[in-house]
Amino acid sequence: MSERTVLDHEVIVVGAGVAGIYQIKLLADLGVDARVLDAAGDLGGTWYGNRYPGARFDSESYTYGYSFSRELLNEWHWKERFSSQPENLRYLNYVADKFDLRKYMEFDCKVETLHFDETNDLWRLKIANGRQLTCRFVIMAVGLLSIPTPPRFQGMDRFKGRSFHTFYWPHAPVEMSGKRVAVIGTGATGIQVIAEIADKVGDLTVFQRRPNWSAPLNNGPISEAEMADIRSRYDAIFKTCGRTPGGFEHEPDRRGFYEVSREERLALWDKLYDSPGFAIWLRNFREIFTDEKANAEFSEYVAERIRRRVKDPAIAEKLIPRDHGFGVQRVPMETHYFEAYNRDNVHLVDISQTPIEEITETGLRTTERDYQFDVIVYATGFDAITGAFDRIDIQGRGGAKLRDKWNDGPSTFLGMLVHGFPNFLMPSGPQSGSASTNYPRGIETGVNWCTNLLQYMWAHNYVRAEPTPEAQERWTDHVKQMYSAMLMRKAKSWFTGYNSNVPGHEHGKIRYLVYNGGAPKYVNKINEVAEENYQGIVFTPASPPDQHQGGEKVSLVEKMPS
Ligand code: NA7
Repeated sequence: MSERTVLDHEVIVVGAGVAGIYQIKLLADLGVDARVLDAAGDLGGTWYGNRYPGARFDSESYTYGYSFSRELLNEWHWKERFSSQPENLRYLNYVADKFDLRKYMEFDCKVETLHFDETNDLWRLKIANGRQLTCRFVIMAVGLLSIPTPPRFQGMDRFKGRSFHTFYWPHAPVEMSGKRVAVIGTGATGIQVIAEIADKVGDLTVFQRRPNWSAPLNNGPISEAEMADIRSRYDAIFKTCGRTPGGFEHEPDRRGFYEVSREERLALWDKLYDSPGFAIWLRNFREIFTDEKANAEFSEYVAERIRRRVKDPAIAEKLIPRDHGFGVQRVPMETHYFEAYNRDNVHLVDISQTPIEEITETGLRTTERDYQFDVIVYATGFDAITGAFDRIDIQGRGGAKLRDKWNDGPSTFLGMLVHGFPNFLMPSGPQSGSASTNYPRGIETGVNWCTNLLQYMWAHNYVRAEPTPEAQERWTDHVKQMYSAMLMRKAKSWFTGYNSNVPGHEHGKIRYLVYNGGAPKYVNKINEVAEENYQGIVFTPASPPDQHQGGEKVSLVEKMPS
C-alpha cells in the first residue's frame, strides 16, 4: 500500500507556548489551514510548566507581553513589574481566548517523529499515541528551555518522599510547612525557589555546586495609574526595545569604562544595584561583557554587596562565584535570596567539596554525611535550545537526522532554517535572535519573518524552501565570530551548551547556540535576506499536475490563503 500523500494541514506548529500562540494567530488571520500540537496538557509552554514557588519574569512584564494588538495592550493590566507564573499563564490563556485560538490547538500530542517526504514535498509526523499527520510546513515553536534535565544520581527512584524537577512542580499545592526540603541547583530557578520558600518550610538545605552572580530584582506592584501611563507609552517602549541589544528598555551606558573615574563607576553601580530587573546587567558599561579587567572590577563590586548582605562571612564567600565573572552567564535576579542564608533554618552545602553520592530512601548522601528530607527539589536546569529538537526523530532529505547533524552544535541559516531540512521553520531556533533577547520581542521578530516567508512562497506557488549550504555556513561562521569577543564564551553555562546532565554536553565544549550580535543587528540581517528575495534560500515551484508521479500528489493551491 502506498503512503498517504494527502495533506492533513498546510502548516503544523509544534508547541503552544509564547511563540506557538503568536504563530497560530498570524496563520489564522491569513486563513491558512494550520494546527498547533503540544505535548503538555494545555497551552503556555514555559509558563504551563515551571509552577515552582517564586517563578516569575526577569523581564519587565509590559515588555514581555505581545505587541501585536493595540486592543490587547489596552486591556491587559500587568499587576507587577515582574509578573509571576500564575499571572503569566493567565495572560497567555487570555490571549488565546480573546483571539479564539484554542480551536487550532491540540494537547497531549507529543510529536515523536518528523520525516520529510521528498517525493511529495511534505512532512510526515507521528504522535506518541500512534496518530500520523502530514503537512507542507513544520514550524518548531518548541521553546528554548523546555527539556528539563534532572541529575543522574544513583537511587533517585528510591526516595520515599516527594521529589521533582522544578519544571514539573506539581499543579496541586505542595505542603511545605514544617517540611525538611532540599534544593539542588543554584541557577536562575534555584535562586527564585530558595528565596521564596526559605521562610515557609521547616528546614531548607541548599546543595550548591557553583554559585551564580545574582542581584536584586527590585520588583513592585503596578498601580492603575502606572498602567495607564505604560499604555500611553507602549509605542515608545517597544521602539526602545527594538533598538537595544537585548530587546529590553535597558540601554547600555555608552561611556567608556576607562574614560570615567572609579567614583563615577561606583556611582553608576550603586544606582543600578537598586534599579529594577536586568538594569545591572544591561545598563552597565559594555566592557563588562568583553574586558576581563573591567569585568573583574565590577564582579568585585557585586561580591562586596553580597558580603554586606550575608551575616556569616564564610557563607558569603561560598556564595561568591570564583570561576566566572558577573554577567558572562545568564544573571539570575533575586528577591532576598542572600538574606535567606541569614536564617537559622537555611543551610548551604558546598557540593564541589562534598559531592552528592546518591539519593537514599530518606534523603541523600554526600561524601561527608547522610541527610534526611521530606521533599527534594531538582533545580538543575534544561537541555537548552537544541534539547527539544534532539528529542524528536527529525529526518530531512535522504533520511539525514537533525540530531546527528547538530551533534557537535547546531548549524543554521539565520537561526530559522536548516540545509537538508526543507520547509522546516524555527522562529526561535538556535542561532536566532530569540535566545539572547527579551524572548517575546525575539519571537515576534522570528514569527513575523517565517510568516512572511510562507506568504512569499504561497504567492509564488513554491512548495519547497531550503537554505543553501553556503548560506548556512556563512551564518554559522557569523554566529561563531560574535562569540569571539564575548567573555561568555569561556563560561560553563547553557549559553555555551554546557549541561552536566546531558551526555556529550558535560565537558563544556562550546556549542554556538545564541546570536550575540544584538537584536537590531539580527533584525537588519534577516530583513536584508527577505528584501533580496530570500537570497540564500532555494525555492522549488509546484510541478504541474500532469508531471506528478503516482497521480496522488496533492495540489496545495486550494489550501492557500486567498
Ligand atoms: P541553570 O541556570 O542551568 O542552573 C542549573 C543549576 O543546577 C546550576 O546551579 C547547576 O550547577 C546545578 N546543577 C545541574 N546539575 C547538577 C548536578 N548534577 N548536581 C548538582 N548541581 C547541578 O538552570 P535554571 O533552571 O536555574 O535556569 C535556566 C533558565 O531558566 C535561566 O537561565 C532563565 O532563563 C530561566 P553548575 O552551575 O552546573 O555547577
